[in-house]
Formats: sequence, structure tokens, C-alpha cells
Amino acid sequence: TPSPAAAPERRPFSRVTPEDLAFFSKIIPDRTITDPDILEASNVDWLKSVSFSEVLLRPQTTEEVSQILGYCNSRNLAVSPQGGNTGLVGGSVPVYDEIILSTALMNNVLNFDSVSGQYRLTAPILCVCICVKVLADGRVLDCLATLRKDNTGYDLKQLFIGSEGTLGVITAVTILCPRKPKAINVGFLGRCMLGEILSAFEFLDRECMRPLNTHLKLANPITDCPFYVVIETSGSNPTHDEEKLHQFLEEAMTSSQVIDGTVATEAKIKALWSLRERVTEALTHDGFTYKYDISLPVERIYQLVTDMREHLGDRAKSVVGYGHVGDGNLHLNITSPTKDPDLLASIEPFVYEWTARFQGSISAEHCLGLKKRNYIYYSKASLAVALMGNIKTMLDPKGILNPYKTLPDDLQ
Ligand code: 2HG
Ligand code: ZN
Repeated sequence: TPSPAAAPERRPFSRVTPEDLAFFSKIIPDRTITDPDILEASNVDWLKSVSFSEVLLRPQTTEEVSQILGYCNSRNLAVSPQGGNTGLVGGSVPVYDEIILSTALMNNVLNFDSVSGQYRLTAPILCVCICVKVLADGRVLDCLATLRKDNTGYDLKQLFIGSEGTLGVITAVTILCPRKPKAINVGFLGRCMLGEILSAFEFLDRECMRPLNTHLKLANPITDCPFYVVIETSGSNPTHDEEKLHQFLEEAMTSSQVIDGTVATEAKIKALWSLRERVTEALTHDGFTYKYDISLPVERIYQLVTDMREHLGDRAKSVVGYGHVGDGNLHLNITSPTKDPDLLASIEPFVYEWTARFQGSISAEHCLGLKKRNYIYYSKASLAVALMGNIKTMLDPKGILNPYKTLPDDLQ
């Protein structure tokens, strides 16, 4: 039996013909790409999931996206919308020969409102936004209103956020930009335990240090501790901010919550952040990484890592936990030298059952993509999933947008 994560069979979408290519080239000359060397970067994602698309389209305007989608819908051609291609669940690359519709060139600032601090841009990324345009049939839905409050009917833009390009293609976004802070301080602290006071902190555990040291030659700037947290302050008065942070550190160390710590300003800030931001990269050098992106009530956030470690014994090379504790978001990563089906069978469904038992979510921020689509029922009621299916059918009746992703196979 194939694993539930395996791709379903190719659905009977049309194949791209020379006439189709001629149509695309007419709308976006020079940006209709069939050169396999250029296509490769779009056919392989960050985790080396591979696909076989032969066409990459790089529109620059909403109008171009609209024309392309209208055409693909009428021709029954499947489309895989792609942003930065940094997905971790196989959601950003095609599964078979879907046309890749890249938003990489849609990076123009359209306008900046200095009073509200809002930037409006064409979209470089698919799912960070407060506004959405374009439906599968090419109609353009404008949700770009920049009002903070707007309760006139359903909030349609929210439907598109996190939908992984299965409902529409986001072609423009408005983002709120706070003023650039005059003073930034970053603290890297070693803790003996994690508690509920970690409301806005990033964290990594002791096991993350090994791959950071061995593979990326990043040294631990403080003494060895079970947990490390990174905190950042952004303010307007450097002396005041620094004083406050040092005072906090002193108090934390006196109360034994923090074992050791270091604080950086300016040049050293990047180095401290690397210890958190480059964990994912460091782990890839171990061989193969099994990734879980779990939301849990914050008091349980680390228990899954401890239980998984005990459950797997020495079968995994590393079982590490890191993430956004303030959001209750744990990144549980398990590595082994190569892909190992027996190890996978020990991890899943254990990890999903554990998460469901504590009312957690099996995808906090990475979405479901191809890899996790069939596990949706661990975190969502059947009725909720059925309604998602209805919404998909309403917005994309032919199912041409990012097929095989997000929704489980019974609703594809
Ligand atoms: C992060 O927070 C990213 O570093 C990646 O969301 C997490 O690779 C991961 O599991
Ligand atoms: Zn994350």
C-alpha cells in the first residue's frame, strides 16, 4: 500500500501544446520559459522534492496573471503557483507537469502611504498578505482595502491566506510597516527550563547546537544549557533600551531562570540570530530530515520532543526542537543519515496522534502541501474539511489550481 503522503495518480488535465506556448509567449514574451536548465530551480524545492514541469511563466502584472489563468481554465491546464519556493511540505513545486506560475517578478512597490505606514506591492510571496486577487477562471477579486476595520460581510481575503495557491493567485499585497527602530538589541540566553513567560521568544534546544557547530562551524557564545532563547528589543533610545535589557538579564539570572547570556548590538546581532535562523540549514547536512510543524498549548510545547526521543531511542540521529515559543509553535525535526521507511513508520502516525490528543495543530505555519494533505483530519473536524472542499469547488471548479495539495485525496 502506498503511504498516505505519496502523490495520487495524475488527473486527466490537458498537456501543454505548441499552440498553448504560442499563446503564453504572446502575453509574456521572454517570460515564457521552456529551457530545462532555467526550469530546474523551479522544479526542485528546498527539501529536494522534484517535479517535471516543462513550462515556467513569469508574469509581472495582475492583468497578465488574469489572462494566463483564464486561458488555463478554459484549456483545462493545471497550474502550480510558486512564490519563493522555500516550502517545506512539497506545496511549492508541481507534482507532475503542471505549469509553474511564478510570482518572482511581481516585486514592484506600487505605492507607499506615509501616514498609515502601508506599502502596496505586487506579490513576491504567496501567503503573507492582507489582500488577494485572481481566481482560477481569471476573474480579479480586489481585497486590497487598507482599512484597519471592515466588517462588511465575510472577510474573503482570509480564505486565501494559507490556501497555498489552491483557491487563487495572490498578485498584490498591502503590508503594514512600522517605523525603523533607532536601537536594536539582541539577547541570546541559556535557560534551564521553558515556562509560560516565554511570550515572544524564539528558542532552540541543546541538540540543535551539534549540527550548528559541526556542519556550519557556528560556536555557542555561552555555556552549555538545555535550552537557548533569542530575544530582540526594538526601541528609540539606545541607552535606555540597553539598560533595561541588562536589568532584565540580571534579574533573570538571580532568579536562576537564565543560566548564562550575552547581548549584542549592531554587527554581532546577525551572528546571534544565525544560531536560531540557520538550524534548518544545519540539519540538512545530517542527511535526511523528517519535519513537523506543530502548534500546542505553550505549557506542552516541549513535551512532544521528550516523548519522541524516548519513543525512538537510538534509531534517529537527532531529535531536535526549536521554534516560535511565543506562538506556541514547535518545529520538531528528526534526522537520519538517509531516508529510512522504518524510522518514518515509528514517527508517524505517533506524532499526529500525540498532537491530536492534546488538541494541537499538525501544521502551525508551513501548511499541508502535498506531504501532509491526508493528515488534515487529525486537526480539523470532518465538517470543516467538507466545507473547505465546497469552497474549493466554488472557486476552482475544474481543480486546476495547485492540484493534489492541501485537501485530502477524497476531496481532490
Ligand atoms: C523556522 O522557523 C522555519 O526556522 C523552518 O519555519 C522550520 O525547518 C523547519 O522545521
Ligand atoms: Zn518557523
